[in-house]
Amino acid sequence: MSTPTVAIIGAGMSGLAAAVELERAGVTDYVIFDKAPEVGGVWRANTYPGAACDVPSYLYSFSFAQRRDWTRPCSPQDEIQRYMAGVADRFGLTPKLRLSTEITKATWDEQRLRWVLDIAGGETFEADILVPACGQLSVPVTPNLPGRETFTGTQFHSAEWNHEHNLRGERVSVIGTGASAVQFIPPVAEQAAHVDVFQRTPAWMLPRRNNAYAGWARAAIRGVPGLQRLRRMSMLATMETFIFALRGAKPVKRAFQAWSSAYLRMKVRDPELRAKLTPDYAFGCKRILFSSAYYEALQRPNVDLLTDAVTEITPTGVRTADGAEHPADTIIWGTGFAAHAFVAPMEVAGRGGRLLADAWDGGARAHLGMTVPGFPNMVLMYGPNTNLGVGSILVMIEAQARYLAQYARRLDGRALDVRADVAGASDEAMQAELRESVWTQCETWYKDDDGRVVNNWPGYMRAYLRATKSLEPAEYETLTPAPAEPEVVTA
Ligand code: N01
Repeated sequence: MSTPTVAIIGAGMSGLAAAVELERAGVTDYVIFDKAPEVGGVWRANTYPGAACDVPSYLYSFSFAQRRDWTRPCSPQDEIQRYMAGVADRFGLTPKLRLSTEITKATWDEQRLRWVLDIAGGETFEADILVPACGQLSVPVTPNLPGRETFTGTQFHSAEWNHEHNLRGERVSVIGTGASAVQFIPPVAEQAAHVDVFQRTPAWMLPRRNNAYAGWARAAIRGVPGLQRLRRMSMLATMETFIFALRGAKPVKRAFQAWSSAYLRMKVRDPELRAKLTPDYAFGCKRILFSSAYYEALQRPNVDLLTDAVTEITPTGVRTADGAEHPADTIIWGTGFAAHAFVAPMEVAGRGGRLLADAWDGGARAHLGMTVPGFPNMVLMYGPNTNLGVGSILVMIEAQARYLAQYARRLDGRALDVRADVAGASDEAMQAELRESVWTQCETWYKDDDGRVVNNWPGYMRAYLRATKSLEPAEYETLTPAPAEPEVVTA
C-alpha cells in the first residue's frame, strides 16, 4: 500500500490534531504549513490582556494529551500556546512544521490526482491530500466605518494587539462587546484613565470563576486515579446539557436564562445600566459569554457603556448616532472575525478548475464539515457547520482528525471525491435542523448574509462523534490516475 503525502495548512489546534492522528495511522509523510512563525493558530494570535479559554482546560485540551497540572480551570492564552508547542514536540510533529510559510493557492491536478500548492515567494509543493486547517476565527474584521483612516490616535484589533502601546492614562474607546472584549475590557479599565465601551447588542452572560487551583486540588488531580477523567467527563456532560437547552428543552433553557438574569441582577444594581445589559433575544442565540469580571469593570467610575450606534470615526474620536463625539487616544476594535471564509485568503481550485469560493457561493457547506464535491482528497478541519454554540471544539476536531486518518489509509494511490447527492442530502438534513435552531433567532456570526447557519453543528457533540466514526466508502466516488501516455517508439 502506498502512503500519501499530506499538506496540512495551519498549525493551530486542528492542524496539530490532524498530524497526531496521521502519525498514529502510520501516515508519516506530511508537512504542516503555517504563515505564522510559531504554532498555536488563534492561541498564538490573540495575545490581548485577559485572553483565556472559557471552557475548562481539562476539557479544552486533547484527549490524547491530558495534563494534570493546569494552573487554573480556564487557562490563559500563553499557557495554552505552550501546551500546543508541547504537543507538537511530544508527538514528533516539530520536524514536520514549515512555519512562516504561506500557501496562497492549492490547485487539483486531475491527471496526477495531486494537489499543487503555491507558496508565497514562488516555490511549489505537491501533496496527495490537502487538509485546510485554517480555523473559523483567524481573519480579523474591522468594520468599514466612515473616517476610520482619519483617526490620528492609535487603533488596533483585539487579535492584533499592539503591545508596544501603553494605554496607561489614556482615553480608550472599545468597539464591540463579544467574547474577546469582555476578557480584555477589565484589564484595560485598570490601566486607562477612561474607557468608553460601545455596545451594539448585549450578551447573555454567566459567571466564570477562575481562581488558581489550591495546592490540595492540584495534588488530588495528580494523585487520585480516575479523577482527571471524571472531571473531564462531567464537564462534557454539562456542555451536552447546555446543548440540550439550546435545542429547545424549554425548562432547562429557562433555568439557564434565569441563572443569567439573576447573575446580572445580582451584579448590576443600577436599573439603567442593567436595562442596557439585558438581551432582548433568545438565550443562546449569540455566543453565551462567561466572565466574572466584566460587569464589575463596567461599573468602575472610569468606564462608560454607550449604546448609541457608532456612525463615524473622526480624527480625534468616535461619533455616535446621537451626534456626540467621544474623544479617544486609542480605539480597540473588538469586532470579531470573517467567520464564513473558512480557508481564506488561500484560493482553492478543484476539478475543472472550479474555485472553492464559487462552489460556496450560496454559503459554505461540506459533508460532515469535511469534504466538498469536486474537491477530491481535500479534508477540511473545523470546516463549515462544525463549530459549537457551547462545548469543546476540540471534541469535534479530534473526530475530524480520526476521520482524516481513515481517509488517508484508504487512498492507496487513488482519490476520493464525495458524491454530490450524498453531500447535498446531508447538508439539507442539517439545514432543516438548523432552520429550527436558536441561532436563526437573532443576528449572529454563526449565520451568513442569507441567514443560513454556516458555522454551527446543530446537535450534540456525541452525535458528531457517531456521524464521523467510520468513513463510508459508498459516499465517495473513487478516482484513479489517468493511464500514462504510451511511449512513442521511433525506428
Ligand atoms: O468577536 P464577536 P469576538 N459597530 O464577533 C460588535 C471566540 N472566542 O472576537 O453583537 C459596533 O463575537 C458585535 O456586535 P453585535 C468565540 O467563539 C472565544 O469577541 O454583532 N459593534 C460584537 O459585540 C467568539 O464568539 C474565546 O451587535 C460592532 C463584537 O463586535 C468568537 O471567538 C475568547 C460592529 C464582535 O464580537 C469571536 O469573538 C474570545 C460595528 N460596526 C473569542 N461590528 C474563548 O474564551 C461588530 N461589532 C475560548
